[in-house]
Amino acid sequence: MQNNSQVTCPKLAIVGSGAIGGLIGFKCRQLGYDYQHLVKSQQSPIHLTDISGESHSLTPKISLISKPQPFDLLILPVKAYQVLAVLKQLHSYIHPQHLIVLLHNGMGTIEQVKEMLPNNPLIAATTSYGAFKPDTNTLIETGLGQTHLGWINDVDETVRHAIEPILSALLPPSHWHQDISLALWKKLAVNAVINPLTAIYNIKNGELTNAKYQETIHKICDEVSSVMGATGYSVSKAELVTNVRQVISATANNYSSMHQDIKHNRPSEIDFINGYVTAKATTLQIEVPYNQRMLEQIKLLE
Ligand code: KPL
Repeated sequence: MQNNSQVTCPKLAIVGSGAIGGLIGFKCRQLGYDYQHLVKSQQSPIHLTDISGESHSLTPKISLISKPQPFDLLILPVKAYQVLAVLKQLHSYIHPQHLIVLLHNGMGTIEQVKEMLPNNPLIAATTSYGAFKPDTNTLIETGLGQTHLGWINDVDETVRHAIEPILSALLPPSHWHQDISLALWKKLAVNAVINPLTAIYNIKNGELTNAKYQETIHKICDEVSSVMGATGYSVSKAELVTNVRQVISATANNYSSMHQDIKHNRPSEIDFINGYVTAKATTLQIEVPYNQRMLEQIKLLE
């Protein structure tokens, strides 16, 4: 961010045009923001159905990721395992004043990005926004889930005041956290339960209310709560289970992202979800057999 005009009216670059990236682009267009999607190849128009059921035909503004137009704020709504590769590809176009927004399930990328881009202002975010892309040209807004955001490093007040309303308008309803790690851990617990179980048993999220899954849900939450406690985030197993149950009922009709990844033979985010819990637990010498089992079973399916 070099001067005030860039702060008040930043140029946004959104990596890819997946479900969440596509929705962010749509919101940018509605709000009149200057944006581009960074994509690998040319794209045809998208048919979008918004939350009220209204249809829109969109021709997203795109640039090839190999040749992006100038930007101030780079949003990465990509899988956790794609973050580093994308940043490497864009490295020569990223300057220290550029803002980077990480937006994905799981944990572990913040450390990697800070190492690669130590001077860039960084925001970590996680969303339960409901979006579904059944094919490359169709995008459906299925729910307005909460988005949690927080700054990873200290930035100037003027930058914060300019950027926070923009991101809040793109991903409503949103909540800004003083310490985003707690929100990321809570979402990690949700994903550590719902994602592997729905993928392993080939079920919708809502089927996890069945009695036969309850013991595993409790054990996974208990292990995550222990690891969180040892890293300074004290949240009870009961609170994590309540939270998981709320998300199961709010997304009962959805297939989780890991269910979809396994079904379509794509890599999953397991290394950044149960794999992250397991790796942290090893360092802290805590036993997490249920998370370990989820990790192993998904690895077998991948
Ligand atoms: O984040 C999700 C995902 O599928 O990755 C949940 C919240 C579990 C919704 O399906």
